[in-house]
Amino acid sequence: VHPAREVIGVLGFPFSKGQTYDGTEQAPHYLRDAGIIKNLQAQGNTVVDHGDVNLESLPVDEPNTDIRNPKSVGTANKKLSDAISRILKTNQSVLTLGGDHSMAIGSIHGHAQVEPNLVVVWVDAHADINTPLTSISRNIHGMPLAFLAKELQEYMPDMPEFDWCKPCISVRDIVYIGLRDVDPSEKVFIEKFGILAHYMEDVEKYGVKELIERSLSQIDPSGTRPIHVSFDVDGMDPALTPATGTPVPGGLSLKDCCYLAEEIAITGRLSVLDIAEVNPLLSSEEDRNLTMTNTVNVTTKFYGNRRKSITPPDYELPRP
Ligand code: HAR
Ligand code: MN
Ligand code: MN
Ligand code: MN
Repeated sequence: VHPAREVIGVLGFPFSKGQTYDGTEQAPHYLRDAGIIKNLQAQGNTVVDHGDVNLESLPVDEPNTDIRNPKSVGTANKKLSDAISRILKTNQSVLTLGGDHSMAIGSIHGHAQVEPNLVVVWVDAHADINTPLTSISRNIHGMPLAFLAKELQEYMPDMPEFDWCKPCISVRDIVYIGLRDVDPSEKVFIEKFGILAHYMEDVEKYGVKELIERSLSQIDPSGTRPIHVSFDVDGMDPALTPATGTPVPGGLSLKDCCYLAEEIAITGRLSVLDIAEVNPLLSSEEDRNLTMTNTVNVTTKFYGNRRKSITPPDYELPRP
């Protein structure tokens, strides 16, 4: 069995070049300011803040017809991958504060170098499995899974900026939750490879309890594999997380997300959690604060903060 990762290593990835809006590079700062670390500590976790991945020297990108900012995204994600592997090797788990969702390339790659047997729970409105040849937007945040999954490689053009990124997961190791804006090309990949995909319709139909149970037993019947959760905050309903670049109405409720996170926590096998696509610059101050509050709340549920509350071990009830 897997050694428990009891200490949480927090790592910021201040990056936005995987899509077109400025702002996701400031999310790690805003999430720390909103008390993400203090909240995790207050519920009894030991937390080490590793600061942000140092992305100072960004290379200038050549125009590329298939894809936006390949050098920046490739270079930054290589650094992220190395940092994630380094922290995991000290037996900490990693909470990665993105950054746009291109961060999943480095995060999952770095995770897989240490835990090749990992499974991926992808919480998102979007499937993020376009290739540079199928993407309409050319934004790499809509492509991370195509870089990572072995079965997609025959559809991937040569990409020198990503030579370091050897595909490290199988399409069979992925489960989606919350999908509601999937491109035709992505739908073809999902069907062709039989990727486990739970759309919002399924959440309505079966409820999050049934879906998370089913998801975990489908990708890992043995219940022993390390879990990577890649949590795009646009998986949540935009009424809860409005400060994000590509909001899609009709998303996961706070209750859905809390339940999902609590169930993942109970497995004891969460080894990396990505928080992606928070963009503090795209909304009013009020909506930004709401987004931070809800994101921090759900994040703490992944690390044992249960709505049921916890029985304190040595609480003495006062007598008069
Ligand atoms: N599928 C679209 C694309 O490839 C939209 C991706 C959108 N954004 C994200 N990813 N936030 O989850 O560009
Ligand atoms: Mn995403
Ligand atoms: Mn292992
Ligand atoms: Mn998304």
